[in-house]
Order: sequence, then C-alpha cells, then structure tokens
Amino acid sequence: MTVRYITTPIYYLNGEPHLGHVYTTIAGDVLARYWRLAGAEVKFLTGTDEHGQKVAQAAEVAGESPKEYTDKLSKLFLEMTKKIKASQDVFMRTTETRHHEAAQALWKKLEDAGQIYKSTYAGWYAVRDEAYYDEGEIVEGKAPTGAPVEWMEESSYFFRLSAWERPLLDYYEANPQAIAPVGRRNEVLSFIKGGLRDLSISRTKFTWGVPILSDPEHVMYVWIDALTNYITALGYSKVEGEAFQTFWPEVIHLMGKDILRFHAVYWPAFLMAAGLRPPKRIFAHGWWTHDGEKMSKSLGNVVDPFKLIDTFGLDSVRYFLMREIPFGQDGDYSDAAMIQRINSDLANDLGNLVQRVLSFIYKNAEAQIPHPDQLLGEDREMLAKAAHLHDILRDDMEAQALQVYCQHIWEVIGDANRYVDAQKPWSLKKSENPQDQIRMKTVLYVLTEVIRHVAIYIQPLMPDAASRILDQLNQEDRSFEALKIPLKSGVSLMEPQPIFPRVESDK
Ligand code: ME8
Repeated sequence: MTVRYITTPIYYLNGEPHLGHVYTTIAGDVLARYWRLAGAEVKFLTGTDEHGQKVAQAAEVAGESPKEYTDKLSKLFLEMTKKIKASQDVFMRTTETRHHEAAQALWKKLEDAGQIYKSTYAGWYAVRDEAYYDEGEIVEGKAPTGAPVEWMEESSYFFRLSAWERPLLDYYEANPQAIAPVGRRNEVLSFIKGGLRDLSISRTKFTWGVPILSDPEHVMYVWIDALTNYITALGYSKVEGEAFQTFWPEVIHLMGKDILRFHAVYWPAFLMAAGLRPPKRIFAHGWWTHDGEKMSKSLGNVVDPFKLIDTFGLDSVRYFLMREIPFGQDGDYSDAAMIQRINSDLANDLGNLVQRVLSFIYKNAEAQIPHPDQLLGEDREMLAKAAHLHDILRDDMEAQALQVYCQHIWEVIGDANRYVDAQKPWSLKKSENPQDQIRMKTVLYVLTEVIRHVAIYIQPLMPDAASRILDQLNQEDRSFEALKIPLKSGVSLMEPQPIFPRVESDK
C-alpha cells in the first residue's frame, strides 16, 4: 500500500492569510488529492503556529490576550483552507493540549538521551524570523533576511546540535532525494559543513509557549514546539499509535525556501537525537512577488487570496498557482499573467475542447457516448497518448513537479484539439455517405475518452471544474483505477454547460 503524509508549514498567527500561505496549502492539497485518487493512504496536515514572541507581540498590538487573539486568527486560517477547498485531514493548532503533550514528550526524550543542557544564551535574535543569528551573520545591523535583530541574554536550555553535524551529512549523502530541489539541498549541505553550534531551545523573557515541565520558568523556543506538530498529528508520543507507525517517516514536508534550514537541519537532528527517523522528503518551493516586487504590508502590495478567488474563481487561481512557475522556483504574480492563463489554457484549450465535443455529441449523436467502430492508427495514437498520462503523471507527482504535471496534461489537450481539427466531425456529419456517419461516432468516442482522462487527472488541480465535466459525462467512478476500463458507450450525457468563461482584462 502506498502511503503519503503531506504537510504544509503551520502558519504564524501574526496577520491574515496571504497568497504565500494559500500557495503552499494548495500545493499540498494537489498532492494529497492526487495520491488519494491513486489509491494511496494519505494524511494531509496543515494548521497554525500560535506560540512565541512574534505572535505574543501581535496580540499585544491588537490589544488582546494571546489566547483571544490566536483563537480569532486561527479561525481565519481555517476559513482560508475552506475557501481554497483544501482537503486536510488534520488542522493542527499548537495551543491544543495534545500538541503540548507531544512537544513535552519529545523534550523529555531528548532530555533523557542527554541531548539537552542548561546554560545562558547571549547573542542576536530576530523576532520576525523567530531565529537566532551569529555575529558573523549580521549585515548592517540586521539579520541576513533583513529582519531587525535585538541583543539577547537569558538563561536557556540548549540542544546539542553540534553533535549531529556528521550524522546529518551522512543521512543526506545516503539519501540524495531527501531535500529538493537540488540547489536547495546544496545550500543545506554547505550550511551544515560550515559547522553547527548548539541551539538555544528555551526562552524565559515571556510565557506564551509550551511550558517546560521540569523547569516552569522556561517555555520552549517556538521552532522546537512548531516542528513537533508534524508528529503530534500522528498521535505522538504514543509512538506505537497506528498513525505514527503508518505514516512516519513517509512524509513530504512542503515549505517556502525561507524556512528550509529549520526543516532540514534542526528537525531531523531533533528526531534522530530522540531515536526517531528523519523525514523522507523536504521540498522547499520558491517565493512569489507581486508585479516584480516583494510583497509586504508596508508596501501595501500584498495579494489578497480571497479577493483573487472572488474575481477569478477558485479553480482558475489553483490552476494558475500550480502552472505558472516551476515548483521550487520563484515567481511573479500579476493580474495580466492570470488572465492570460485563464483565457489561453482554460477557456481556449480545455474549455473549447470540452464544449465543442460535448455539445456536438449532445446535438448530433443522440446525446450519448457514441459506439466506436474500427479504430484507425490516428485514433489509437490519440488514445495511447491519454493512456500514457497514467505513468507520466505519477512520475511528476513523485517528484512534486506540479507545473510539469499541468504541462503534460495540456500536451494531450493540445493533441486532442489537433485531432478534432484533423478529423472534422462536423464535415463527417454533413456527408451523405453512411460510412462517414459511423466514422464520426468513432472520432467522437475517442475524443470523449480523452476528455474523461483529462477530467480525471485535473481533479487534484481544479476539483470543481473536473467534477462538472465528469458530471456532464455522467461518470461515477472518478479514480485513476476507473481509467483501466475503456469508456462505456451508450451512457447519456448531461446538457453541456460552458466550464471556463473567458475573462475580460478590465477585471
Ligand atoms: O514560517 N511566496 O510561518 P509563516 C511563497 N510558523 N510562499 C510564501 C510566501 C511568498 N511570498 N510568503 C509565505 C512560519 N509563504 C512558521 C512555520 S512550520 C513548523 C512553522 C509560505 O506564517 C511559505 O510556505 O511565516 C512559507 O514557508 C510559509 O508561508 C511561512 O509562513
């Protein structure tokens, strides 16, 4: 049985959800939906990161208690997942009791294994990044990320990260697929090779965090708390728990490149130190900018995903985000690029194919899936292209090559449009020759079968549009397995409705 555990970062509750959050969550959702349709056992996790100084400060600015504030904001993130139709199995909040218990259990494991000691931290800290920085990393008084830093001295527990330099390098050498894309992997390796210092993992300056049971003056550093959510969701600390046994370490951690270091250095080290296996796959995607500029509240150019969905529709937004840039690279959002994709890929290529074929059948072929007669070479070739998608798309998904997944489907859509133009079912219809009427039905059958394949494979990307096409085709079984059985003739079609209207650029 194929098993896939897919995670997004849990998002900080210091503001409303934005395009970046929506991006990672949709990518995770596309993977989760794909693997479910492929028959795998899937768990898809997302949620909110609710502790730490950054969230506590945001609550203070809002004039609310951290509890009130996080309850309110977490709801917005949960609503966001509904709005984008994310199909998470678990929405984790780090303020939940089960999560406190899991984080404390992991802490105890590390403590018992001699991986934690008490000392004093003296160094730089950036609240915006919730990260410690060495003197050598400070650039013109700021963190390398541009975040303001403050000098901090406090009593702190440390994790013996330095002891895990070699084991981490060995692990990544033996498992070259563990970090993707490859450029990011190299960055992580050179960071580790540069030398790892022990990591401060507790704070005493504030109380909004998971308490350390053996020393209640301390709360956990928000990153050790947050990363643990990935196993809380599997029922840790009850390691014998079924979910943990099933899903760990068969995980794909998705995240933006900004937080790769936490996932690829600290997290596997914590796990190995606690006697648990490191994650199988860590995928860092790129960064979205808006009209060429970094999105930021102060520039006032943050793309509001809710507005985008209200303007262009959910399916179009989901498709655009997956199709526009190679997963793993940076990209730029602009309304013009969105409109261009909708009009060319969705309205012209896919929308027209479906609309012209299904309306033609509805009007000229008894509104039911036609019976094919003898298949010619070009028919077989067309059908084979659709059938090959099965293996090709699986490889794409194994590699999290989400853009390539779209491209491969659209190649078949392009072939199908060329096939319609070449076979000209409308001319066959007008012909007096009864052989041409038979040939027309074969051509329409082939096209309907290709459309069924396409509709089934776009379900992870555009669940609503796919389902409307499959409704029109009157298909019940929508799993990939269903494609192993040839399309049945004689099934009545529903009256075709346009699926992807064109968008005018004044939107
Ligand atoms: O880092 N482009 O939370 P966060 C693409 N709580 N993706 C973007 C983006 C952009 N412009 N902006 C944000 C945290 N993201 C921690 C994570 S996990 C144990 C703890 C996405 O609210 C991207 O996935 O700052 C990035 O990694 C994440 O939002 C950061 O969300």
